[in-house]
Amino acid sequence: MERTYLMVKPDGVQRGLVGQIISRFEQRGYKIVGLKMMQIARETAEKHYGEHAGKPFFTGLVDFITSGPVVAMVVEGKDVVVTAREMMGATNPLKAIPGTIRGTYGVDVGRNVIHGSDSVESANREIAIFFKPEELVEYGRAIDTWIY
Ligand code: ABT
Ligand code: MG
Repeated sequence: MERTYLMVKPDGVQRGLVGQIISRFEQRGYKIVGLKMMQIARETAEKHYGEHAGKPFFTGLVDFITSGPVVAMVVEGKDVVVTAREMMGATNPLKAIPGTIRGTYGVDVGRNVIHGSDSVESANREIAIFFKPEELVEYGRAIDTWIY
């Protein structure tokens, strides 16, 4: 089964949106296999956002993601990488369709509430940055036979 890395950003935590955001993925049928709150070290943030190093918004982006606690999770399910991105909505909340997470909660590109891996390769890379293998749990759910 495919896995993705999702993270409620500091703005989402401060605004009390953690539960509602996690609920969306649970209700869709996805399985949480890793979950923790943490304060990201600057070095880790720079690694996570490595693809944006040197861009004008990079320093502000790292400042923001390290500015407060985040809630990190690994979520598992069929085609979860693409589907989670659809559920999140566009990067720029002004382009995010109403009903998506960003289209429901955000109005600014630099405060867009949630992160989700943009490909299976990114997911594997990001999961390895934020979770140790022993922090991920394998378990079955009776409900899975009603989802798949
Ligand atoms: P992330 O989940 O944060 O990676 O967002 P997403 O993949 O949807 O968008 P990308 B392109 O990866 O942007 C990363 C963060 O950089 C911010 N950003 C991006 C700007 O502030 N200005 C810009 O011009 C662009 C392209 C938005 C993203 N996150 N935040 N917060
Ligand atoms: Mg991205």
